[in-house]
Amino acid sequence: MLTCGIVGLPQSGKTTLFTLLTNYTPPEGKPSAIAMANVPDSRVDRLSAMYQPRKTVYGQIQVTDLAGLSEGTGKSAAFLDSIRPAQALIHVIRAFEGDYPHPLGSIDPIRDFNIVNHELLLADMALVETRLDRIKSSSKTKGPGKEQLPVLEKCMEHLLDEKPMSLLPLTEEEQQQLQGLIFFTDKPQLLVVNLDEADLGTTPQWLDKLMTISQEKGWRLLTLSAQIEKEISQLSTEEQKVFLEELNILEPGTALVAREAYTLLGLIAFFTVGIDEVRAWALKQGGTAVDAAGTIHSDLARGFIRADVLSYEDLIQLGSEAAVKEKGLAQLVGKDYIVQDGDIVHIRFNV
Ligand SMILES: Nc1nc2c(ncn2[C@@H]2O[C@H](COP(=O)(O)OP(=O)(O)O)[C@@H](O)[C@H]2O)c(=O)[nH]1
Ligand SMILES: [Mg+2]
Repeated sequence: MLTCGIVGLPQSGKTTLFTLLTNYTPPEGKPSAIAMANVPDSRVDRLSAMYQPRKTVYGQIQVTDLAGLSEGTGKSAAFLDSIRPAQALIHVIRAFEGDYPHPLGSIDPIRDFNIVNHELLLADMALVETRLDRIKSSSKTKGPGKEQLPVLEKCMEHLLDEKPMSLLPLTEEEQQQLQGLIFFTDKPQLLVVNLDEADLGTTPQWLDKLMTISQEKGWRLLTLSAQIEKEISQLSTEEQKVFLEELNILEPGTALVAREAYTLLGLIAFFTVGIDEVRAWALKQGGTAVDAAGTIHSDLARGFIRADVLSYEDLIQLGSEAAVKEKGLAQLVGKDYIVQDGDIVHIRFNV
């Protein structure tokens, strides 16, 4: 299962965001928590309005909340282990004053951003060092793993230069040799700047700078106020609409976070529709029709015959599946068909 890990300094709003995304409040003092988050999608809403199904299910991603990252010299490694399996990171950066003092005594988002990334770098160095030590301490000159030494030294040199693993070019053979080592600085990040309500919509100088830094890294940056998001989430759907209109925003920032995280994990959505259920399914980009079938149920993959596919856009434009078929825009595809984001899929199978 693909997972997004939430990182950030203590008191930055990680758990608040985690709860907003997953609707789950982790018990106090737990080192980390894991839960599923719905990914709001207006296409699902429209399909649901069209089919009036008994059940509507949004796409989901798994999210891990991190507790206990402490700034300093690599002491975070143990805490970070809970998010090591994550394929992408949501990096929460505190920019609000708030009632609880910042653990470092002042609000400085760029400093915090650098501290967290430095911790990730130190954790990666520790990982390489442990592996290096183990191989070197093996008495045999040609013992197991000795062939990994050059690539490990190369990683270490790169990390010592304060560069993330994502920027280290590696040959296929080197990648092979590093298999089993999961680096934090290899994971893409979504930066979520947690602002004071009053600062929403403003662009202070530090934010401008942070945006430039994130652009250089190829990372998306979003701003929100977790506090406001929390208040919005406690309102009824009707009240939420009014509230969002007043703030002049289309949807809560957390919806955007969920969708960006989805994309960051390399996922697309395909849909199944009917009067029983309208549902969005998460599929790895590049996944085939048979992968999609397997996402729904292993039986569907095993007994896969063909899939009927139409696009969401065509369905909405023409108003019904029949109209799409009449226009010849529905496809009957085989197992190698690459599923596209927004495909409406019906699997024909036989078990
Ligand atoms: N004023 C304000 N307080 C916030 C905001 N986000 C979180 N907080 C508060 O900051 C404290 C720490 O939040 P929490 O989510 O537990 O941070 P974590 O340590 O990163 O998990 C809590 O008291 C939150 O209510 C925000 O946007 N504005
Ligand atoms: Mg927390």
